[in-house]
Amino acid sequence: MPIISAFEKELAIFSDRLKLSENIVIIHHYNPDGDAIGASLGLYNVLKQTGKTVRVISPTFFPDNLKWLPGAKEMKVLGKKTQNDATVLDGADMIICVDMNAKKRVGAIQPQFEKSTAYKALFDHHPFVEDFTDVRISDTSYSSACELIFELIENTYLNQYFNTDVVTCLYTGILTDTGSFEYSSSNPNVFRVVGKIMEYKIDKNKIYNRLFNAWSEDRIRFMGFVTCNRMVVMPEYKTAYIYITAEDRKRFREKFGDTENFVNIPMQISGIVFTAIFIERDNFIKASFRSKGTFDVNMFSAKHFNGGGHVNASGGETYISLNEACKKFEELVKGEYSETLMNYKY
Ligand SMILES: [Mn+2]
Repeated sequence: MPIISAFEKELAIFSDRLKLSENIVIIHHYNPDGDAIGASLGLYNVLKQTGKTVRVISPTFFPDNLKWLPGAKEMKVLGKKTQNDATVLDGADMIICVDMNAKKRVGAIQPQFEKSTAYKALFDHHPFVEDFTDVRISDTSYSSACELIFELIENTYLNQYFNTDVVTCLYTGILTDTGSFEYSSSNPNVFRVVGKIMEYKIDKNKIYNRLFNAWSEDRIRFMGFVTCNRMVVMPEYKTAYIYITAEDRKRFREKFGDTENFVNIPMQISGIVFTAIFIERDNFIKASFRSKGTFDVNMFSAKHFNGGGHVNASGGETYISLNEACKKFEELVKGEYSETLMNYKY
């Protein structure tokens, strides 16, 4: 049974409103991942068949391994110079937000977003979703925004527009947000949706290779360096973390997205249930957290590192030094969370 069936009323409201809209903007969170881009482009490839004007606006750059996706080249990607463009949302009578739970996630164009009188709709799967749109379909039982967008299309008049391009985009987001079905995919619905997607004869091995076996030599060497030299393991607390200095990033000619998934490296050690990464960026420390089981890294990040996300995967940031961030993390693990972690059964 589709999860979206619980949103019958919202779906009807959205669908009616969509039919009246002529100029649609699809937008996702800044620093978009495979799910944000996949959901936006999946929907884009559907809506462009309806004869409406439709644009995807990416608040910031997106990873290279997603550039081959159908429609990616037509996306308007805002850079440092264009992200303050006051006209970027002009003319839109509907703005569809995907894969984001708060309006601040649109980044630098938040003022234009708030000012726009366009009808706003949200399709999301994050916890703690804010009320900032006219209609909202959001449920954390979805693995990904892409799974949700599949059901949105499936359960409205849009279902006549399914094609290989559409499902290729949606499969990409499901694959990236579940870590290739490692997490966030316990709900049988995700496999129902993937089953439907496979009917379009997508080349799933090719998609996998384009997404995950597409790194530069620099990045692979960077990963090896970090694993050897920047990983701290605290076995008694079943915890491990990685830190990366600005100099490390320079040495390995880091490109956008290169450190993605580094936080998962220590998770491959037997017995480790909680991992973190701290990366020295230009004027802040970027943090990410991962866990196995019920240890809630969304709460952990919200409480200590100004972030959030999901139970098993979250991000955050802090304005203390890299050293201080590592120290703070170790102190939390050895202090406030020591009992929980030491006695953690997984
Ligand atoms: Mn997502």
